[in-house]
Formats: sequence, structure tokens, C-alpha cells
Amino acid sequence: MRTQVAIIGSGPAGLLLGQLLHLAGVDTVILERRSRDYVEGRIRAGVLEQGTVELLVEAGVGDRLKAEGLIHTGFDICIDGSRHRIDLEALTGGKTVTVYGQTEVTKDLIAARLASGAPLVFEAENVALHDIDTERPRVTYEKDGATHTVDCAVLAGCDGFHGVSRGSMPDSVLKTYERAYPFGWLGILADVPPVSHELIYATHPDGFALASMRSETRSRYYIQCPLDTDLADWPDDRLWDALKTRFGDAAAAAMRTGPSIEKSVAPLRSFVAEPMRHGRLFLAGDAAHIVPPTGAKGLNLAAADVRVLSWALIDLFRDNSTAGIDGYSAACLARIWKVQRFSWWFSTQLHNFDTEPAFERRVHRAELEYLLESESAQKTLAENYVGLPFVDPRRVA
Ligand code: FAS
Ligand code: PHB
Repeated sequence: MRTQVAIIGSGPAGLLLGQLLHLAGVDTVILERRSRDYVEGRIRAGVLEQGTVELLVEAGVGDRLKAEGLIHTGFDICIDGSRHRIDLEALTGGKTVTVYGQTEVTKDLIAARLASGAPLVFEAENVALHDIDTERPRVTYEKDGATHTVDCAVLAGCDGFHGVSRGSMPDSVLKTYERAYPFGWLGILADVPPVSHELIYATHPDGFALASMRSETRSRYYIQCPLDTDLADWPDDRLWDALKTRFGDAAAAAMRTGPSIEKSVAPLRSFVAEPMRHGRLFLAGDAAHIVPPTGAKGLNLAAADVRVLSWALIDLFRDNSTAGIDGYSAACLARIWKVQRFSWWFSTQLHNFDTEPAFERRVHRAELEYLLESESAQKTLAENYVGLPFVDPRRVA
């Protein structure tokens, strides 16, 4: 098989890149390790930045998003049970976020890919990248007992944190930066109405908690938990009680509880791999970076990478211009590090760090109190939360 761009991974990054390139007449093949059911069944992110929504609409997959997505103009910060609203719309001159699950984004993108007839290979095993620093890179994979080869001009590594793409770059080229947090998030999905019409980020002596949602009838909650948390120790009743404690009396009285339809523990990590290009291999999304989910940035960062990579590759194949691909890594990393900063800051302010000295703990509480008193501080929070501007790779110095 021969194509212009071989995309590894059919998560949001790979699917969105494939869709944008297909619309621009660039040939692509997407190779996915898992089955379609597995990919469409993953429960992940829930909040889309305005720029991500606009990009999905531009990609032609915005109909259900516009019909079912919930536009949010603000969220609450709850400090020991006392709630304070951050008015995103007022603080950013009209910007908002949309609540629409990553699961739904993935389903919409897969449906569009299949409708386009462009190749999407599920259950592609043992994907391997070859000759990535030559003009003729290729990918091999196994399926139905046979080994297949895809000859291409460009490889897009959209295969997430545990994929093969980043590891295909020489150690001499790759530099990684990482911070592991000493706790995780225990998440629950339940078909009960959300406790509030907007998200609530709570800090409490027992730990962080987040009240989110997938619709007006399906709630998504998280609590900070030890990394070695065993789900067997957290029956639903215990989790609901912990949420009521951490959100305070008013929310506790209003909270609707019910059986969980999904429950999981995820570690928190900050990670960046540099550069995001080697030869004809370009990394995008979680393959290149991970952020703690506190700032709702993981999926949105993946979309921002894809926005930049699609510009670069369309210029390459349409105008034979290399300005975009030459500026790709620097353009993405300039924005990624600012988003890493925000995600780290928001996580640090709201979570309990058991080993944190008393002085730092008091400074964090003072920073939260300053945030609630200062419109300038709230503007900074708001402009990061709704999403920083995309960086055009063709204009990177
Ligand atoms: P993905 O990991 O989504 O997709 C990579 C794809 O590549 C997968 O389909 C995988 O099967 C495939 N793949 C991997 N190895 C392969 C190989 N060798 N060959 C072929 N295919 C391969 N972000 C938020 O903003 N908010 C959240 O609340 C949030 N919660 C999360 C919870 C969990 C448990 C996890 C793991 C992540 C969460 N994230 C959250 C981050 C998440 O949404 C990612 O940022 C987003 O999925 C990134 O998309 P991709 O870069 O496409 O990577
Ligand atoms: C979610 O709904 O899964 C979600 C929302 C906001 C976050 C993190 C996760 O900051």
C-alpha cells in the first residue's frame, strides 16, 4: 500500500488529522492497534476549548457536537465547601467551553472516516516504523496473519503515551521532561443529573474533587485518591459520601446519587518529549505530551497539535513548502509548555500534597484566596482555561 501520510493511532489526534488532511485532498492511512468497539468505548475527557470546537466544525464533524454539546460560560471553585464562580465569558470577552465527551468526539470522527472511504485499519498489530529519517519512510503491521507494508512520505505518530512512535526516535535526539504527582483520580460515571449546571473544582482537607458531566442526565465525578487505590475499597456509597463531604453541604443536599456505570483510577502526570519531529516522523497528542487532567487540556492539546500539523502538511503536499513542517515542533512546544504550566499550576493549587511543608501549603491557600479577590488573577485563569491561541508554524522564527 502507498499513501502520502501514514497515521499511527485512531484516538482524537489521529482521527482529526486524517479528517483534516482528507478534506484537503491529502491521502492518508490510519493504523489502530485496538478494535473499533474498544476505541469507541474509552471514557476520557469531557471539556472542549472553543478553538477545539471550531476545529471540529471545520473538519465537518460538528453537527452532533453543536446539537448535544453543553456550552458553559463559567465554573465554580469550591474551597472547603464555599463556592465561587469564575465567569469565563465575562473575563475573556465572550469565550466559552463546551462539555461534550471525548467518547462522542471519537465516534463522530470514526463515522466521518468510514464515510469518506479513506483507509482506517483496526486491530493492526505489531506496528513498526522504518526509515523515518529518509525520504521513503514506511510502516509495517500484522493483520489476519499477514504482514503489510505502507510506503509513505510522512509518518504521524498519534499513538498516545504508550505507543511506538516516540520510541522510534533515536535516544540521541529525544529529550523528555516529566513530573509524576503523588496521587491519582478516582473517576465515576453515573446516569444521574449533575449536581450543578456547571463544573465544580473543589479543594478540601480530604482532597480534591471535581463535579463534571457528559449531559444533563449523565454525571462525571472525580476525587483525589492515593496512587495505590484499590477500586474494591470504593463501593459506590463510599464514593458518593466522599463527594458530598468535599463539595460542602449545599451540594451534598442537591447531589443525586445512583449506580456507577464506570469507575476507574488514573495517575496524574506532566510529560513533554522534545523535539516533536525527527526526519519524516511527526508526533502529535499524547505521543508527545501528557498533562494532569485538572485543567481539561489533554484532548485540547492534541487538537492544537493537529491544527498546526495539518497546516504544515497541506502546505507540503499542496505547495511543496517545508516552512510549516520545519516550524512544527517549535510552534507546538511554545504552546505546549504554556499549557503544561497552567495544568501544573491548577493541579498544585487544588490538590493536597501530604508531604508538602506547612509553609507551601499556606502559600497555596493564600494564592487561592488571592485568586478569588483579584479580577486580574481570574482573567489569567480564564484565558488559559478557555484555550490559548494556536501558533502558526509558518511564522515561527
Ligand atoms: P490517545 O491515547 O487517545 O489515542 C492513541 C491511539 O493510538 C489509541 O487509540 C491507541 O489504541 C492507539 N495506539 C497505541 N499504540 C499503538 C500502536 N503501537 N499501534 C497502533 N495504534 C496504537 N484529557 C482531558 O482533557 N480531560 C480528562 O478528563 C482526561 N481524562 C483522561 C483519563 C484517562 C484514563 C486517560 C488515559 C487520559 C485522559 N485524558 C483527559 C487525556 C486524553 O483525553 C488524551 O489527552 C487524549 O486521548 C489524547 O488523544 P491522542 O493523542 O489521540 O491519544
Ligand atoms: C471530565 O469531564 O472528564 C473533566 C472535566 C474537566 C476536567 C477534567 C475532566 O478538568
